Amino acid sequence: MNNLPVHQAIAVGASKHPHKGKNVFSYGTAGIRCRADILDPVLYRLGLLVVLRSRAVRATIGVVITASHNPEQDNGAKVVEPMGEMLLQTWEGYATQIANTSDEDLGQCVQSLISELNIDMALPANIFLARDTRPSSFGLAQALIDGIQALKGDYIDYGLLSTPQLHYMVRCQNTQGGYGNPTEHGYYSKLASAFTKVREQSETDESEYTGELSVDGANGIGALKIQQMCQHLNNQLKISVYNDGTHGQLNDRCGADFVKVQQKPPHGMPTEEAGRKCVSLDGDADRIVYYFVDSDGVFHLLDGDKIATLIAGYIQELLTAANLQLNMGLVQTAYANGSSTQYATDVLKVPVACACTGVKHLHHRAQDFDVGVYFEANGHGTVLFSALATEKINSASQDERLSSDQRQAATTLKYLQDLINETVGDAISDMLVVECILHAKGWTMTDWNAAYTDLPNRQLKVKVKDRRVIQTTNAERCATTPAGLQEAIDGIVSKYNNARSFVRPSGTEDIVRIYAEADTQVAADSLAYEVATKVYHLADGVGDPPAQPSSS
Ligand code: 16G
Ligand code: MG
Repeated sequence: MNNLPVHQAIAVGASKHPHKGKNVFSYGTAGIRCRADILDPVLYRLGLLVVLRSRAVRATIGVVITASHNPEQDNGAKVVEPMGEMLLQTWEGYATQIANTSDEDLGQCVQSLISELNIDMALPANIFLARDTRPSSFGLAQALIDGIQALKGDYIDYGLLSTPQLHYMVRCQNTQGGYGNPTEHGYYSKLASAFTKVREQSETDESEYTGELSVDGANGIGALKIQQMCQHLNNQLKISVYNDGTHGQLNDRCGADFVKVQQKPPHGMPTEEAGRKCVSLDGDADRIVYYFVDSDGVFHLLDGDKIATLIAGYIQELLTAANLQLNMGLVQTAYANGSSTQYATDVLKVPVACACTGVKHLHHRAQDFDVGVYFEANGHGTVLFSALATEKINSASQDERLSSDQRQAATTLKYLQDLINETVGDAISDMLVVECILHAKGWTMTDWNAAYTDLPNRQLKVKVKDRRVIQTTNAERCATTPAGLQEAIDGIVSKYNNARSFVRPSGTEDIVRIYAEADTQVAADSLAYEVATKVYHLADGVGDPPAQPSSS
């Protein structure tokens, strides 16, 4: 621990992590993310910031070093709040500010934050950090630690962890163990025990269900951690891990994002066995998608929407069976397939809310419900239980006045809640939840997939001079600027059947995204193309105009 005055300690660290000042960094929806080779000074600065955050909230703060599904040469960092949530929005601004501060101004920047936020620097500060498997992550963790130490913070370096595991650790720590033990072993044993208990509750004829799965680990952290999880499951699942990082590059033609965007199986994993259950995780294991190939060789993707409706439907059944009056809802984004929204509303009778893209928005919206299920179509999601829901479920599971069926449904819910990582979407936890539900229902992939049929859809990107000219409202479903764009989209959509389209500026790339769905693939492709062309003309498109996508 250093004994230098704050200014001096910051300067000594800054000289080891010089800011070249050439790049502009921004702490956005998913933290800071860019090329790894320019991130060293940013991680040093984030180290300083999280110590301030920890003192400001008087709790342990987390940092995970990862760039999720981005290519291996990228990296980034996400800060985790005390209950395992994403960094508070006002602090995203401070993170952006400090990340862009020169070596000379750094001491002053920290000093201003301390006085502006009235932070007591005599308080202890505690940081949990972890990293993914990228070659650059280790060095970036050292830069972060230098920042933490410059401001005399304490830290625990968990080494390699998935993003959701680090979120879990932070919550465990700040609940004094109430959420579990803040150790890797604690995580696996909590989940394994809950998994076993949920499965014991369901009396089902297992003939159709199989616990055999192929897992695409995206050559990343998820591959390592799912194997460790399996060791705690006593062979209840038979998991074969592919793209386990022994050869092949992180996220290279594999992983959840590749499978979702390309709508095809990843490289490096056999999928020809008809009906074989397959899953892909992303590079930091906070997303998951399922898929299989049928006996005609047709690929079927069961994405975040299919997972969300499966989970929401099951929880709804348990709430009804336990006679628990709780207000449950499903939170999606505009990217949710229209069929999933219709299925949730009309068949499951679960109210659906639409939030802006980005986990923090869905998470926030889900907190409005007693039981809030949220998922992005890309496979990121979880379930949140309010304090009231937790209390009601627990007491119903022990209430002797209830029938044994009612009590059992409540008990299943209680264990299901233990199996769910409520801090953030967690590929490993989500997979175990899905397996429990399929087991309870005795379902194959085909049974699950039959719930509803996705509407054909297409996503396109358009490059424009300044993507900020596109502004949206109504959870991104309606463009308010540039003038005339929304009217034009409405006019185009009205020519198609069962169609929907929206455009929004990407939060992670310098482009505008177009989404379209319609009754046939040809129609969805053509609709996306027409809307993209409109965006190109009305929002100052650059480069070649959009090309008509070729339908598969
Ligand atoms: C980030 C978000 C993800 C969102 C995606 C949208 C988090 C942790 N991640 O990866 O939820 O779907 O951005 O990207 O919030 P886009 O703005 O480029 O479409
Ligand atoms: Mg991720």
